[in-house]
Amino acid sequence: MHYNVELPKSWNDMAPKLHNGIVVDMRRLRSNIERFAEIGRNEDGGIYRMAFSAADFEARTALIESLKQIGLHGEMDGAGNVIGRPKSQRDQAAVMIGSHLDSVPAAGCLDGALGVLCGLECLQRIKEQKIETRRPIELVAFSDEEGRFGSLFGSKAMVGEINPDLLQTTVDLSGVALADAMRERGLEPLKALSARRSRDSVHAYVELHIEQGPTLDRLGKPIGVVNAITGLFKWCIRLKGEADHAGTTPMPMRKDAFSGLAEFAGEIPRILEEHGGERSVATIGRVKLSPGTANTVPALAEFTLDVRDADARKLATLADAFRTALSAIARRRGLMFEFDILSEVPPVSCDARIVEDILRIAGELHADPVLMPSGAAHDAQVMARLAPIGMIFVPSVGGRSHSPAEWTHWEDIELGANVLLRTALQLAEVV
Ligand code: HGY
Ligand code: MN
Ligand code: MN
Repeated sequence: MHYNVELPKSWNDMAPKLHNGIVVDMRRLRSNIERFAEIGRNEDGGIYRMAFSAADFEARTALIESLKQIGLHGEMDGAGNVIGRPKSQRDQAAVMIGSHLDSVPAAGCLDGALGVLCGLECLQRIKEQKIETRRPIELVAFSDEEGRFGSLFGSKAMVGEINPDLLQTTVDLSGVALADAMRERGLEPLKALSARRSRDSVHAYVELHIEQGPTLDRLGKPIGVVNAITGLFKWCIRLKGEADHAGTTPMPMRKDAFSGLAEFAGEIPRILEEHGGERSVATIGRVKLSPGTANTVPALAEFTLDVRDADARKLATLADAFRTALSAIARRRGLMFEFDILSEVPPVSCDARIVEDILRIAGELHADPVLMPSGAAHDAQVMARLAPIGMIFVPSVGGRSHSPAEWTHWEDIELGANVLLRTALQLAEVV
């Protein structure tokens, strides 16, 4: 096979002739990333593609259009996952590549979208270069990865971890029901159950993602190979006190829900110190006080707690410690407390053979790859219940993410995409 692909001087020129030297078309990949970066972007420069929003579905529809334009099969399953695959799909177990297109509010343009668009470029490149593989390579853009309705909804649907009760009762933090949000986008909630894939339909899952932390940027390395993905639990906690007049109620008589929250927040460093490990993290990301006026003692403090660690035992110990702290504070301050579990995702290890493949391929592309854990959660850790997984990281400039400041340099994106392309071909076995 001869390739007359003239590419700009970059990593590609250094690439040895592995898989006949196939590399991504960086001009096309860059234009797709820039195109999708405008979907859901607001004046503050942030991306607002929250799950099942109009902007989120604009992006998913654009992906389906792109798949069809390049002659691939593109569709949305019952959970809203977008799936792309060759039309001549044989019933062989597929190598899946992808990530997600939904975002947190005021997000950057690469979290999730990078993995999806590099995956699209891989499929297009393989098709236009007429490369045949023993296994089909599928692209997936998972639904609600960011957890507007819990977390990792689309991948959980694919591995069979959702049920009718979850579909009918889940609400987001503003009280919007998942079922209503799905129907607004033309999806019938219970149809999400049909997104389930059998174990023998997926050979492996590989996700390219921005690191979202400072490690690669600080080391000056362009590629991370993930060996383990952190676990997490996410609660919505309600501390209930009594509304009272801010001027006439003596301090000792108050049942001030915010004071309970403030004391709990102050306990986080001690609890992590005593019950966690050096990578344990805990975040209170959203707080709502009611009735929420300046001259009323807060009766209700509703807030989220997101706790992560790569060790399942540590996570369980931290959950007990946070519950104990809440109970003690509530008792001392005459408050009630309750909490809803929004999400629980166990830590997972990536498949050793896939890790080895990615390390070798990245090494052959002179990337001097770094083996590292992921502090962020990813669909890959849910897909691990269905198939062996691997993850490829590219650096986040300044370690920034979940912010309009999120960025990765183009040459790192190009290298990451080439590592993904060659890893997918390796796993799918070129014939
Ligand atoms: O929360 C996370 O780790 C991911 O960004 N959804
Ligand atoms: Mn992500
Ligand atoms: Mn994210």
